[in-house]
Amino acid sequence: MTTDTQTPVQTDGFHLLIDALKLNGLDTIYGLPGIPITDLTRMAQAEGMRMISFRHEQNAGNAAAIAGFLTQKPGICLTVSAPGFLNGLNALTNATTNCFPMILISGSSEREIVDLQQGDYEEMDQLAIAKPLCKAAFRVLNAEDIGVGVARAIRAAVSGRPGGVYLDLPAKLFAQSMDAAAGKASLIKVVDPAPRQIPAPDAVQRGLDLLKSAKRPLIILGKGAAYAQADADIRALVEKTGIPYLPMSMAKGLLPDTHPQSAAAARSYVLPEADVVLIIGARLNWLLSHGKGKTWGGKSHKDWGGQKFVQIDISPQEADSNVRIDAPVVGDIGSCVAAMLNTINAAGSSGTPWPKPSADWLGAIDERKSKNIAKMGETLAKNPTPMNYHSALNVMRDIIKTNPDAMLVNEGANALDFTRSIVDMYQPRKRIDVGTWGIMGIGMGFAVAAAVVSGGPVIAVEGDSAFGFSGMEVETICRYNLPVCVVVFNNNGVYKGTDVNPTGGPDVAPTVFVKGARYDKMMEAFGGVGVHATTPAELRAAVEEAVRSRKPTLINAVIDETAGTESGRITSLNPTAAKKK
Ligand code: ADP
Ligand code: TZD
Repeated sequence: MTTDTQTPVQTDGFHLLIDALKLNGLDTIYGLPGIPITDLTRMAQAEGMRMISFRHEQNAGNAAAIAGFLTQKPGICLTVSAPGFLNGLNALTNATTNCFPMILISGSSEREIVDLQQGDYEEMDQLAIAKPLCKAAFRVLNAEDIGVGVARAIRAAVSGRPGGVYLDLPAKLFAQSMDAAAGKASLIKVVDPAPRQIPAPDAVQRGLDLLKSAKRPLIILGKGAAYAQADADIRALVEKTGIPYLPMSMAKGLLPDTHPQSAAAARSYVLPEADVVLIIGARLNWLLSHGKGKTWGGKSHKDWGGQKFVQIDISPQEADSNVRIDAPVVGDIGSCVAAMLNTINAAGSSGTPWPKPSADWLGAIDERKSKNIAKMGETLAKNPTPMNYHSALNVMRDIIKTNPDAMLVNEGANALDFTRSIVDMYQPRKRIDVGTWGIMGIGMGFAVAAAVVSGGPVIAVEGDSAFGFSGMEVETICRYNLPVCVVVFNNNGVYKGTDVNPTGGPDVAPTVFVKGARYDKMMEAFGGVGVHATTPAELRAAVEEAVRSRKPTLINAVIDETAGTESGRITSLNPTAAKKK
């Protein structure tokens, strides 16, 4: 706001944007300065917003996306035009794919020049490019429309199925001035940005009737269930019905992984054997083998396994996307789960308690679980030299057990799959990872946002390849002095480090990195703590110290370069492997 004796009090586009965000409780920006938004970043900080500057926009975008997942408020990412915008776009698209709410705000060049393709500085028709890749995209040309633009972006990001929104702000807009009082009046504090969506009672009843008819029922919890923050009711529904459940990766900890009803250690038994499956906030996409095929007991990889599905989802279009959904329950998870619980409780108090699953079904699951857990225990107890994934993850498992409120970031192939199955989670929304795309590069962006949002310790378990995608952000972690401990599982390459160039030529194989690299030195370069760990004891001491001291730390954990498998658990998706099938 500027004061001048001649003119009335004025405001401008910069301040209207900052005020619009603040008015809606959006107090943190993840971004990277440059023309035309450098002053915006300075002013945002001056106006009391938290401005977290990154080294690459993709990482800022990933930070915004996961902040959105953790808080149910759209995470804000701010970039410069064309190249900065494109760097952020990867994260925006990934956020949309994962149903994370975020808003990518990019400065853009002058419309008159861009539209005539006259070659402006960083010229690009950003709005057109963003549109097919996100949930909604808007451009604001006049300062008095900033309030509406921000309000529409917030609603689009968080209402219904959450997702990414693009907001295009041409350079000229920022400097436009207008009367401050009129400017203030033009801003909108969004009322009820993510309205509850109450399910129809008959849909709830149909779902419960089907579930009740099951002989071998199963519940699958997805990251939509984690996002919904209906933790107590979800737990109550699982416990009240006594139905075994499987958590998807980012739903781990919604109920503690040690919960007696968790069927995670018997996954390959329960999926084909279940007859009715209640899905809460998960899609039947590739991560669930599209609800069919051998995973589900089908004869071939395209066959239906015979299961019936009840699916709770906020998107009315999700049902039947892969297999028939016999009982879709459309609404927000909080409302749907509460409605189911109420119906069950009402029936219970009028003398028809919920029929618990049969002892046969629960016993068969427990038997598989005990066997698999015992087998895993043996593997974890081994202490090979060099470390393998199991001996290193045995340490990480203990650390999370004693620090259940720590956030765990996880990416890689083997480093991802083994961590997911070995490290138990105890609290909701503590595990964040590569999500629906299996994308590499979320690591340091997620770690920064997890630290900023939670204020608590963050541990990132990273494959050495995965870490490389966002590794430069260790400087950001040091600059903001964040309590982040990065553990790089260093096996000298992508999946493993043992491939050789068949020609005998001087280039190494495409999957191989510099042998014996010292990633710990990267953290030291910026004043953080670097540790080179070659044994579980060294790894344990280093992570414990990092969690205690809260100092930025990177541990280079040396893993046997022969230990991994191609693509981890998803070897079969490689075309050569698929051809052999
Ligand atoms: P996962 O990867 O864990 O299997 P997905 O990302 O595939 O989970 O699925 C999440 C689902 O949750 C999406 O279909 C999305 O529409 C749904 N969802 C997200 N938030 C809510 C909510 N608040 N209420 C209901 N459904 C939701
Ligand atoms: N690029 C992007 C953006 N996402 C990807 N998923 C890939 C490439 C392909 N890819 C994987 O799917 S996992 C992976 C790549 C490159 C890295 C695996 O190696 P790592 O982990 O060192 O991170 P492990 O423990 O050695 O398997």
